[in-house]
Amino acid sequence: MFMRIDHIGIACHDLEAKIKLFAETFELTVVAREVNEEQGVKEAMLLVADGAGGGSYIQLLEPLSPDSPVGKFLAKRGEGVHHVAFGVPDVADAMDKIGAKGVRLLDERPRHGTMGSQIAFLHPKDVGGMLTELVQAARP
Ligand code: V0V
Ligand code: CO
Repeated sequence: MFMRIDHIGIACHDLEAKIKLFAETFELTVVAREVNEEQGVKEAMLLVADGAGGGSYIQLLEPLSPDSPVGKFLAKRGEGVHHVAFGVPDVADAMDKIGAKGVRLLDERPRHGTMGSQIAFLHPKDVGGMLTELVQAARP
């Protein structure tokens, strides 16, 4: 079902400062930036590896408000890994299959994700404490 790790999402207070830190420390390049109102984030994607089925990235996330998912996470846990996203060929199909196994889906239907992707989240409590995102990358 999973084709690759698409990205690791990292929650931070100051997006520009963290972009600088990650870009300089790990020699990574920012390939996309986006404000996603629905998800309550301002985010940047830093490319780690390119592949035929899609890339792997670090996703840096700054909350748009304290009551957004990332805002609440920061208040409760501080900066750090917020979620892990797996690449899937078809996000709706993956949601059906995973939901049928009793895992709670946090989305009823796929949402708009970064770089034209389709995404959906799984409840962290049902998958070992890791907030998990499914990503269907945009077609080239
Ligand atoms: C909360 N919990 C987590 C967690 N957030 N566990 C692991 N990782 C996280 N990130 C735990 C929390 O400690 C609680 O456990 C329990 O889950 C319920 O959390 P809560 O604080 O009561 O509930 P909320 O209101 O903070 O909601 C948590 C969820 C929410 C996960 C339901 O954040 C959500 O719907 N997230 C999905 C959307 C999202 O995160 N969007 C931002 C990324 P205890 O204390 O009861 O044991 S946007 C993105 O990635 C994009 C756009 C993209 O990739 O393209
Ligand atoms: Co993400």
